[in-house]
Amino acid sequence: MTLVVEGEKTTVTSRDFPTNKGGLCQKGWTSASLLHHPDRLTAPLLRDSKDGPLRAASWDEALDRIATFIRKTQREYGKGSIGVFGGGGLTNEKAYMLGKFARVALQTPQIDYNGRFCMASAAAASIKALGLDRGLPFPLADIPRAETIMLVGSNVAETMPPVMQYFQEQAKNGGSLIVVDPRLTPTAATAKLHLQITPGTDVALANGLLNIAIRKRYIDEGFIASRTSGFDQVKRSVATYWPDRVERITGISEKQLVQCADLLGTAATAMILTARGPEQQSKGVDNVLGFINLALALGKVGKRYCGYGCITGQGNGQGGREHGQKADQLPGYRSIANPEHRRYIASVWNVPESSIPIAGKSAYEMLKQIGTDGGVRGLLVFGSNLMMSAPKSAEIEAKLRKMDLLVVSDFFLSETGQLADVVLPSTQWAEEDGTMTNVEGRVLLRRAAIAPPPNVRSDLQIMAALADRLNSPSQFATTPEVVFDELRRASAGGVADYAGISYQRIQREDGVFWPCPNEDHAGTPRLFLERFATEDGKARFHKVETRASAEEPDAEYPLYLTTGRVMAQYQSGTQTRRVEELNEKSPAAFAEIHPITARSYGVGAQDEVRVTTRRGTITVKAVLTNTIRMDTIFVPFHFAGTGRANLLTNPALDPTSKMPEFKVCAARIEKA
Ligand SMILES: Nc1nc2c(c(=O)[nH]1)N[C@H]1C(S)=C(S)[C@@H](COP(=O)(O)OP(=O)(O)OC[C@H]3O[C@@H](n4cnc5c(=O)[nH]c(N)nc54)[C@H](O)[C@@H]3O)O[C@H]1N2
Ligand SMILES: Nc1nc2c(c(=O)[nH]1)N[C@H]1C(S)=C(S)[C@@H](COP(=O)(O)OP(=O)(O)OC[C@H]3O[C@@H](n4cnc5c(=O)[nH]c(N)nc54)[C@H](O)[C@@H]3O)O[C@H]1N2
Ligand SMILES: [Mo]
Repeated sequence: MTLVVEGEKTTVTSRDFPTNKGGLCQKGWTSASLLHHPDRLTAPLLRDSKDGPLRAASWDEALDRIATFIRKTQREYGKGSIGVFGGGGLTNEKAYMLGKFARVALQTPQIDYNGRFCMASAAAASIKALGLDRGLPFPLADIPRAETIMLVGSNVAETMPPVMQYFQEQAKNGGSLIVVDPRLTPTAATAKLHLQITPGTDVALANGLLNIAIRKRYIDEGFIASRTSGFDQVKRSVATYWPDRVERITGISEKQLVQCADLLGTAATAMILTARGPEQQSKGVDNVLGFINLALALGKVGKRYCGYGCITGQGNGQGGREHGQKADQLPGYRSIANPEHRRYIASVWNVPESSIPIAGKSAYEMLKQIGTDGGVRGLLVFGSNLMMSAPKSAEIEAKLRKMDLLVVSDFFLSETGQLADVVLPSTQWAEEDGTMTNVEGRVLLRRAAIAPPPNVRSDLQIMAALADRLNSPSQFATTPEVVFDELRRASAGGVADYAGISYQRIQREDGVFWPCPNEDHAGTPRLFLERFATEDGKARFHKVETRASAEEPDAEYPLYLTTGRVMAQYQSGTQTRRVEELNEKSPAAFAEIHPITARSYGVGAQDEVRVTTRRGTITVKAVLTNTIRMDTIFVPFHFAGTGRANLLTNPALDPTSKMPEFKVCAARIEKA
């Protein structure tokens, strides 16, 4: 998109970029109104005592306060007493710098980010099975060429409207779309087949489809033999997933299961794509592995117009997970546990290898440990409103309120900012250069279009100023392009190799796909065509078995609760809840309830209902709709106050990805 600046007025127009073809969703069109919004933070804010108010302060006072606290606390409690929490909305430059800031300036292992709540399950599964994690292994423009596409727990029509056109084109080409979702979403409404799955039963579905595919001889023996390993034990284990058993577990009829297997199995080309539905579960990794197994067995991976992919989330959901803001990761998708990787990054950072900390805790685990022995006492937050977006959030809120020092960098006073001891006003997207990597693994450049308000600083400047006060041994550049060049060097030779990508090239070529190891390399729009990124070049099957969600409905809490998004609000709502046009569309939290279910609880349309789980209660408006399963209710997570969905959610974590179970828990409802 392009910004048009006329005096004080800034508007967003669309430009014909290959990814969104000039399309923008309403949040994009209205985003310019936030640049000059009266709520914009324009001075650092400080709290003199825990119960005192926030007051304006100078940058020196705010930064000195933070640096003094960090030095004192680390002296007394060790380096790991300071934590950093990042975000997938940060540019690549900021995400990279945040990882370096934690490891070099703070020397703390405790850094993680909100992507842990987002795509961590798909990332972990992709690495296990395919050897690397890039949202889509092919360009979006390939989607219309796939005969069959299975979209699992993804509501693209509302969460990525500009991408919807590719699915529409696929339909026009005669292709079939299958959508797996407990709700008949606007996305599911466009599908040839909608599988209205019982929440939390995705593994059983994937295994059941593979069972049918094997019996109907849809599997590609040649591909399995030459390009994969481990099929035999998966084949044995899915033998028990008979359609009638799978129907009982998933609620999807045997007829539809066969229809789905037929659509996938008879297509010359097929894609299976997942999003947060199957991923945000305590078995999110197994869910994704189950669908990758299916795609591999059908021979629909590593070929043109085929593949498994994860539809990424946030603005920089892809790039944000590649360059070191994850607890166990160094730039270029390197591992913080690998001695060779550590040595290489130490040489780029010009520090001894031994000074780079080991892996820290994952996002929720770090937050949960606040206030306990060994937990962080000070937390620096860049690009997340975690008080709203973390699971079981009353507990997180209480911990944040009690911590010794909470620092939040943001352009608005978010709900997390309201709890902070120091708030730092930062620049917004249109006010700074930076790169983002999109769902296709394409690195894009966004140029600053307007000047920031006078007293506001960029996150890069904030990190550099703090690093300076902490006598950091390494340099912290503040010019995005200079940081990008450092990132290129740090990523060189890694899985997500940006070495050959420059600002000039991105501009000239409308983005460059990683890996791109040198300037003569064209970039890699399609992965895995010859080999997978594993050591032996083969994709790996993983045996996965169905198991109950961490919490299943029972007599006391008889309904499934699932959470997610609506079209007109974005994430924790810091930005979109400040836009009038969007609030008119989606003003408040609600619960989608099936009319028959509502009647059995004496709940009428538009009634206020109390939704209660073992963690808390919220009060929201009932929206009666027969698009949702009768055993399930849905609440969006964008709203604060009495409608805060995360007061309800279960923090049970996936053992591998440490993803919380946002998509499944047990709830009851009553008329308020
Ligand atoms: N309007 C809007 N767009 C957004 C965002 C936003 O906040 N607002 N956020 C962005 C971000 S960060 C992300 S991560 C993406 C998320 O994009 P999506 O993943 O598309 O969004 P969600 O609404 O979280 O979940 C998708 C669907 O999963 C379904 N689901 C629930 N439980 C299950 C289950 O057990 N199994 C299956 N198969 N499906 C289930 C839900 O009914 C829901 O329709 O959207 C991005 N785009
Ligand atoms: N119940 C439930 N909870 C969920 C989910 C769900 O489906 N259900 N989804 C999860 C997912 S997928 C995600 S991604 C998370 C998202 O949840 P959060 O991590 O809370 O993400 P945002 O709401 O985007 O918050 C970003 C904050 O950073 C600010 N910000 C944006 N860009 C920048 C920047 O460049 N610098 C600085 N300093 N600040 C910036 C914004 O103003 C905003 O206040 O929520 C998760 N929580
Ligand atoms: Mo996300």
